[in-house]
Amino acid sequence: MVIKNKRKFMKVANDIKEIKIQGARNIAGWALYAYLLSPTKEAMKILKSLRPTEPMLMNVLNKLEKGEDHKKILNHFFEAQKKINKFVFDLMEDEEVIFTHCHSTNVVKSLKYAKKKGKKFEVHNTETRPLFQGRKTARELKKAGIKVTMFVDSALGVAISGSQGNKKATKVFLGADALLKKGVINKIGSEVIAQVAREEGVPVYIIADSWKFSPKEIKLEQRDFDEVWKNIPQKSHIKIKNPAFEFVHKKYIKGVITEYGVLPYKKFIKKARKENQ
Ligand code: RUB
Repeated sequence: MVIKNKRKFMKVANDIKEIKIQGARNIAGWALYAYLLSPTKEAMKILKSLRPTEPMLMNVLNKLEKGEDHKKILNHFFEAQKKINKFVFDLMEDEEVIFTHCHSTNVVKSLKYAKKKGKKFEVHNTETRPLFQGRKTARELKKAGIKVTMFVDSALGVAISGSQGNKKATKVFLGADALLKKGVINKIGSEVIAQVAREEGVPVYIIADSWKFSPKEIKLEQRDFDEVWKNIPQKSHIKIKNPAFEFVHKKYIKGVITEYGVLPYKKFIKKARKENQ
């Protein structure tokens, strides 16, 4: 097996696999870096196998395989985010309460931009068991001076509806791992969030780079039971299911915010198909 810079390469690959590097955009960016460390067929195979629910990872690796310049690929990451930031800023009003889930770089970066440009808002977020990516979101937003209130996952209804003396959410911003024909895939819990939001009349927006579009179906990643209950006694015979992602049907989605603009779901898919022909 030809892996160059093996120690460094394997460190990045393992960090992606173990979700120390997380989120579709970061995974794709770090996979690009790892491939540059070891531009071999074997390395490509390993990188493609790490997170099955990530079309952005696949799209970036496919582009590299076709010989596309890595600087051009990286430039897309930054240019797309810049556009997304502006679209999110224009969409937000003052005094909003934004609800978000897990950790999405596309979401966090656009909220930080809105804050920097003077928008007044606060954020409700969920801790996102079992790996607590919500803590990362809360820390990053707080560091940027954004008021954030974190809820346990099962309090998402309270966080959105404002039913226990807290403020009601005005918009839900979710990231995406995959943008598919009939809806998106995002962190487990996202569809329940979208359903509660619809019940409460709170619009749901997906904030994502268009490179997360996939014309093909995507496998939903199932993760180890160990993440849920470490060292569970073998004798307990308790079965644990740990689905990492779920599908959110487009009927729950008010708009998709990508570098193309703020579009209704159907329009986004039409454009993404055209761009990816
Ligand atoms: C992260 C997650 C994020 C999307 C989008 O899941 O579901 O919402 O990946 O993230 P995990 P980004 O922590 O299991 O990778 O906007 O950073 O691409």
